[in-house]
Amino acid sequence: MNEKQRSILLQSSTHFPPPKGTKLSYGTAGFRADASILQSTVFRIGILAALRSLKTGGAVIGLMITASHNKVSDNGIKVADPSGGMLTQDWEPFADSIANAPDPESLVQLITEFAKKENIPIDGSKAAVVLLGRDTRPSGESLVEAANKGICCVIGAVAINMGIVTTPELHWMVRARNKGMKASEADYFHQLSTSFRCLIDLIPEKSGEDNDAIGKLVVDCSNGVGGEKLQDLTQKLNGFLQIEIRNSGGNSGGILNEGVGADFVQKEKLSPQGFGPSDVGIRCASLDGDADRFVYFTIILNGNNKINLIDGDKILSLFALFIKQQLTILEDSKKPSVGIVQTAYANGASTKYLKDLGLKVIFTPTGVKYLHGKAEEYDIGIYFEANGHGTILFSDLFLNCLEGIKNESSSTENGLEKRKAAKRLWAVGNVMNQGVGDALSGLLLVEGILQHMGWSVDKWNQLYDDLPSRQLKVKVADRSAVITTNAETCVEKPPGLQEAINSLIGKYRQGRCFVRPSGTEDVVRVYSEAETQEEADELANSVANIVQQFLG
Ligand code: 16G
Ligand code: MG
Repeated sequence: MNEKQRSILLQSSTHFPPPKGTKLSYGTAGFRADASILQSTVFRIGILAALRSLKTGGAVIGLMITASHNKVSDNGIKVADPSGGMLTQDWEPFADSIANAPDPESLVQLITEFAKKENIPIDGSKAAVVLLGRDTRPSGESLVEAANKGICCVIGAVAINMGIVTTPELHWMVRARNKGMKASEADYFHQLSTSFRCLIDLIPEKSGEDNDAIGKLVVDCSNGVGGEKLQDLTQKLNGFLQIEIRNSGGNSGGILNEGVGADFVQKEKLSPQGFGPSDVGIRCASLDGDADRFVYFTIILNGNNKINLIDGDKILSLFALFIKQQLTILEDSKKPSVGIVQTAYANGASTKYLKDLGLKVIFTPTGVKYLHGKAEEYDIGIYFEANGHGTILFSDLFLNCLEGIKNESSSTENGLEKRKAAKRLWAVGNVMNQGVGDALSGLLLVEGILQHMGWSVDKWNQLYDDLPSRQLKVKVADRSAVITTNAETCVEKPPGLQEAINSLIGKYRQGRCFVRPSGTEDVVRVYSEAETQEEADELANSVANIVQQFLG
């Protein structure tokens, strides 16, 4: 690093002292904390993003200011890599160390050492580009400013502020720019709406008798950024989908993520604010605060705000079924590899359903980065967490193969059907965000498939019955004492705990239970399943007691 660069970094960082007494960690989804202590973190991660761009030969990197489903006074920051995926895990320790550097000198020292080790040209000879985005949190504007200052500290780096965007929109823009494609918000909406339209245009004339799916969809937008964006997208759909937006944030009065949103709906299994008995029978969906995940639900008649939850597992099952059907039509001799990726939280009934379809199901630890990485290993990788975060990834090889079939000229009925199936799959690859889970694209695919099948939301929900399950949190002295293996299904340490859990599981029909340390809260989580709700509750409680006994 030359003297000029060094002195810019030293000087600028004096304006962003780190918070005292707080240790920050990049965590499963970037840094998150009370917004008031994040100025120095986003400034420093701005520097990191510029370095990442330099390291990747000037590729565009994304920086998103959001705390997703957390309360409105929190905020956070996540980095998008050139592919539109999450920051490579190799860089997380560097993110942690610079975020916690106590003073400008040690910060510059860490940057110098890292740049040397990684061979990053920070001498001003190379250009770097970082796209900045934020959700609707009031603290976002000044945090974007701090991130911008961090980026501009690196000589040759420029920041481009995309303003208020959803997390997946920013990831999409990063990916599109790096592929040399048009990458504005209008281009994003255009891609989503035209591929949805393509799915609708390709619906076979006779497809089922149940046409409830044509009715309107009501979407709870968590009073977040998804509200405004879904409004814009709906306009581009030209009436091909009837969407009513609620909890749209802005002037609508509600508070971000308070009693609303996908996280609330999925965890509490209750309807969000603004929904009530008059919505019985209507297809409803809920986005989270930064619109990177979603679930569906219907309101139960006289159910005291209780809902039928249609979670990420069922969304995954619908997608997998549709793709499987289209692949069957293709009858391709060069069969693409298909991998379905779930975590241990996936309801056992969904896994059984997917396996019965003849699909390969793989498990990874919790956290999108693990699922995404595994899904990339297949020609078609479909991944979802039960909480509604997931997407469908297509390999370039598979896309080329579809391109070939789309352009075949056979006019036999079989040839025509194959071409349609290839076009449908092509549309799936375009509507689904290839960088990260995206609630808006996911909604469009669900809606497109329901219309294709001619299915009501209830028919979809009946694909399988969820096994009763229970989740509990246990406060322990040190959650890091729990070490798991086999995609978190088995406890390695402390010794003896897994054996104790196994003997409890053995007492229940269809019993399944695992424990893991949370990555986002200071607790150990317990998940159980059994044939009845009472048994699932009992199993979870008894395992929670055992965890207490082992860990105090
Ligand atoms: C984060 C993860 C989510 C995971 C959750 C688990 C991302 C974008 N988000 O929110 O995938 O389900 O953490 O939280 O990776 P836990 O470790 O506290 O159970
Ligand atoms: Mg989110």
